[in-house]
Amino acid sequence: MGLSLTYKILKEHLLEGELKAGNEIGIRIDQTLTQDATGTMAYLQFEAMGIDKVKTDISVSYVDHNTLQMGFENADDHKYLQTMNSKFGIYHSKAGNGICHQVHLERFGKPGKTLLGSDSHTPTGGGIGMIAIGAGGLDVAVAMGGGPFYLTCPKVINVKLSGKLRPYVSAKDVIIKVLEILTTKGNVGCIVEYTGQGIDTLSVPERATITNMGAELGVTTSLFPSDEVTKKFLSAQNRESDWKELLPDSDAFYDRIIEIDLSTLEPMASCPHSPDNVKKVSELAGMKIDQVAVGSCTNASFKDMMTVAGILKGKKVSPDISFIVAPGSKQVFEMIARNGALADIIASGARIMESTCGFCIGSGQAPQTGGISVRTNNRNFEGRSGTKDGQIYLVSPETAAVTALEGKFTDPTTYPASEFPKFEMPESFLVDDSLVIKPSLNGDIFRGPNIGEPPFTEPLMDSFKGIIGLKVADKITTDHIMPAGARLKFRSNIPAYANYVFEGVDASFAKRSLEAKSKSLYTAVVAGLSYGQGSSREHAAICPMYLGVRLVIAKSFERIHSANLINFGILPLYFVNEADYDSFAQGAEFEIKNLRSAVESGSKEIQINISGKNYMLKMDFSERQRKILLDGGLLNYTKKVQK
Ligand code: MIC
Ligand code: SF4
Repeated sequence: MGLSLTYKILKEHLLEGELKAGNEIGIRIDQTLTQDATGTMAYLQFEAMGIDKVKTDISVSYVDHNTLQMGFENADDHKYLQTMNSKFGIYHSKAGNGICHQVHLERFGKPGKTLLGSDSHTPTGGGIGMIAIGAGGLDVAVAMGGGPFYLTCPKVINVKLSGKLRPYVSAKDVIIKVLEILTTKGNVGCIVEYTGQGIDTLSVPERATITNMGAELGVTTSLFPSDEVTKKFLSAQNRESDWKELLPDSDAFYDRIIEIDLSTLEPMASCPHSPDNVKKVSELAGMKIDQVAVGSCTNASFKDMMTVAGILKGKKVSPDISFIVAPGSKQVFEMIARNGALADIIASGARIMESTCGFCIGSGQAPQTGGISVRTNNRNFEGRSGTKDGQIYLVSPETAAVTALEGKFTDPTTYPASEFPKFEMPESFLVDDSLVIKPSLNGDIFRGPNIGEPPFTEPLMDSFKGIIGLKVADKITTDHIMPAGARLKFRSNIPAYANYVFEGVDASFAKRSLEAKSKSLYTAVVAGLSYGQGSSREHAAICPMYLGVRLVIAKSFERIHSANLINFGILPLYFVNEADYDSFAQGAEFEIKNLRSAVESGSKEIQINISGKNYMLKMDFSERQRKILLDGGLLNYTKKVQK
């Protein structure tokens, strides 16, 4: 049987291991990206490795998350990034140039290359046929230093598209449909590959919306072939020479095939508080709403903005709502400013925001108490918007625009098809890279008082005692573990940021853990399914580590978070008997013996004593992960390996 595109690209980049689903493999990384919220830590860690220059084809550092600069902290971080990047050979995309994934697709991504990004939506690059993977900052730092990236050799799920989307139905509805089918759980270790005649009808920005929100499936990444559509996009970006054709073999092997006829799709919505809580927009029709926000790395392309502007042209949004629009990049912003579409959006009553993450990460535009907010981004986890009981619905730009006009949920397909704004991808985009600073390979690095040191942990202890500091249920997200929004400014200051671990779940967790640590008692967290869903933020591992968390015991873990835990010396452990979850009480004391020797010998189980009773826990580590854990984390391990 022939090869999928996934396996073709992996084969070309394979450095270690055998290409067999389920095996751990190491691949060469061609490109990296970071953003400012995860980037400072990643670059501090890169510095700690003692390498003088990045070893990738290209590494780009974007400032797009913490751009509000309330206080000196973020501005200091950005100056650190700019000066550090210049010295170590990294391109620096300044605040205002746009959201990392949008800009990377426009200006840097290349079909057939591997991209590792310290952001979970890095798979956006799969829209032009890259293997683009999100990871923790430390993994990205290692890749910048030329080290392999390790992943589970994936199973490949083929989503075969046929037909053509109807007017007012768009790429967002496709990915929400896929989320309805695959859900956010149980897809760890898979890659989704899109094929079929239906993909010919989808432009690169539409494909990128689909691969972007593939992150919510929990898969390693998603990708489309690189074809004539890709070629047209790259030529319009003045980058035709970056194009090459990449297709799966006609008899490619796939582990699972899902068929979707685009012409049958309807406008869809992800309802509070999970992207896979899916309904048709028609089922929500009539529900009054308070806010509409169009933007984010999922839906802020030139096509999205032109479609929204076309729907709004000559009309006013409902006076009862707040309407927010944030174009995804400077390129998009400037193009809609020059062609008049921005004027149509402003005239409709929109509040125009910077080309940054903004509302998506809870950095501004938090809805009112209990407010219903209809948004085009990709995540609607509880509290992420900045309002704990905010009700966030995720929809397409088309649904967002008509809903803003009506002030209530409205199925856009109820609008006349003849009025649907016609859009053709431009022959050329406005190319201006003046906000990207090329590295000079010298200069001094600026370090403000908010920049800390990357934290190190001690090597794994053999036996220790502690307390179950917290017990939580299924689907705990990284937004639960490590809130962003107003707390983002502490990203470079671990002792300060650690005070907010599990803030919205149990505000005294940090204090209790530190108190326990001062008595040499370590903390364990007990959880249900899919622990650590969502972002790549390694702070969700670093800060707990700082508080003395050494074990997380869960029914299952999400890929990036589980890797981050290991990278920072925390053991992700599974119940041998899932029913034991009920017996693990918050506040109970535990004791674990011979852990180091068990990890050293590769044993698959370890006994834990909880309040005098013994239970068995499962360990599932590769040989490399065992070494990392024994050394107390990837930074210690990497330094040792380099010597
Ligand atoms: C997010 O969407 O949650 C973020 C902010 O982009 C994160 C990264 C981070 O926490 O800094 C992500 O998706 O990885
Ligand atoms: Fe930014 Fe939101 Fe995209 Fe994360 S998901 S990169 S916060 S726009």
